[in-house]
Amino acid sequence: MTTEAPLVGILMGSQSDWDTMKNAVDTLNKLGIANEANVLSAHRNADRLTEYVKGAKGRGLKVLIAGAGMAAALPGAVAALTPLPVLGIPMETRVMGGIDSLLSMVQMPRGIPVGTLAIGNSGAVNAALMAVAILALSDEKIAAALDKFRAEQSAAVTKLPA
Ligand code: RP5
Repeated sequence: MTTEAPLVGILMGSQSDWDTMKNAVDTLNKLGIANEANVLSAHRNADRLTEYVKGAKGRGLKVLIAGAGMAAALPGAVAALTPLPVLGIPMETRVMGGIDSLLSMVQMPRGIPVGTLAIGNSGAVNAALMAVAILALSDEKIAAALDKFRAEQSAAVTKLPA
């Protein structure tokens, strides 16, 4: 993590989401994007969550990423409280494999959008890359870092199976 002011705020509904959400943090760090991560539940910490989200834009955060499982209300609750873009990551769950989280998160009623990514680790990585793409629209250095990441990823794909 850099010492610059964070541009991306990462939220998760529970400590149990961290193994997945860490993928978003790692991806942002790899691309040199200052970020901060917090555990804040829509259900268990409603007041603290409201305070955090309402202050996010004023503190210079540009994108919020929220991961949650089961009822997965967190990204929608966050999106209701801020004009910042909110990306949602449905957690894989024991009972329904994350389909519960996905359907809950993706079915936002019109007017308050959440950009919902794939269930689990892939969604966490892609949420970070989507956040970087949003930041890249107004920052040439970030755009160059994203171009480099994608070029390296392309070059790493082997032509023949080993
Ligand atoms: C959600 O409930 C969290 O995002 C987590 O994925 C799920 C279970 O939470 P714990 O009971 O593990 O704290 O709010």
